[in-house]
Amino acid sequence: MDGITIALSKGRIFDETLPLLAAAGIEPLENPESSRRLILPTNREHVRVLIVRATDTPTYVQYGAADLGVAGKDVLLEHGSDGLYQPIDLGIARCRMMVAVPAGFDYQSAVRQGARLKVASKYLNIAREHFAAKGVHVDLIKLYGSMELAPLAGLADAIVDLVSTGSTLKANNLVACEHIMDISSRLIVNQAALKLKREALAPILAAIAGVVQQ
Ligand code: PRT
Ligand code: MG
Repeated sequence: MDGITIALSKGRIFDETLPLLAAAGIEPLENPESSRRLILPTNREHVRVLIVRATDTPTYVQYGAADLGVAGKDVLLEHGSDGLYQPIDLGIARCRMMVAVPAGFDYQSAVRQGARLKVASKYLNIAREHFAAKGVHVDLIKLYGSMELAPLAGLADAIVDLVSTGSTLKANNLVACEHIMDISSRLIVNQAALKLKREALAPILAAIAGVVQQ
């Protein structure tokens, strides 16, 4: 039998994927929080887990270095989904893509007046499409993390970022002013592997689909 390689990022995606893999009879033998190994063996001799950065998961699966992976809709929209089959919305790692501004900044009135806004984000494709669809003029500034800092430091008027509990915004005196989309993570599968390794992959996909509440 061909081996199966699964790409996961550590943290919430790894943690929330564990019960889904368990339903398919797959249990990693090490915990990525305590192990420094990037390739984790599992209880199944022919199944292994690669620990990758969340934004790199689609790349590993697209090129076939991993057969399967789990990635946020945010990551997939930014990366594009060439060569990726996305059979299941797993409904895990849920959050919302939002526009946020400093408390006291009147976003709606700035938009009504046709102001040109400086918007900082890691999610330039999502932000560009959102503001274009609304006819809002923006200058987008690419950041790689800690977007919340940008308005506080005077780099931008607004940010586009993921919000889950809202406590990060609150701690930095920012407020969410527009909902862009709900985000959850999807199973992604290499399209060639789906054909070539169908016998090994089909039962795993079926078991995961069986425990996911759509
Ligand atoms: O953290 P790292 O730089 O390694 O990479 P990453 O942020 O891309 O990965 P990770 O593991 O943090 O996130 C993986 C996926 O989880 C993302 O692609 C999202 O689809 C999903 N997810 C769900 C989130 C959140 N919730 C979330 N709250 N990703 C990030 N956040 C961040 C957000 O960017 C903000 O900085 O958490 C902060 C806000 O959280 P609250 O709870 O304070 O609102
Ligand atoms: Mg993170």
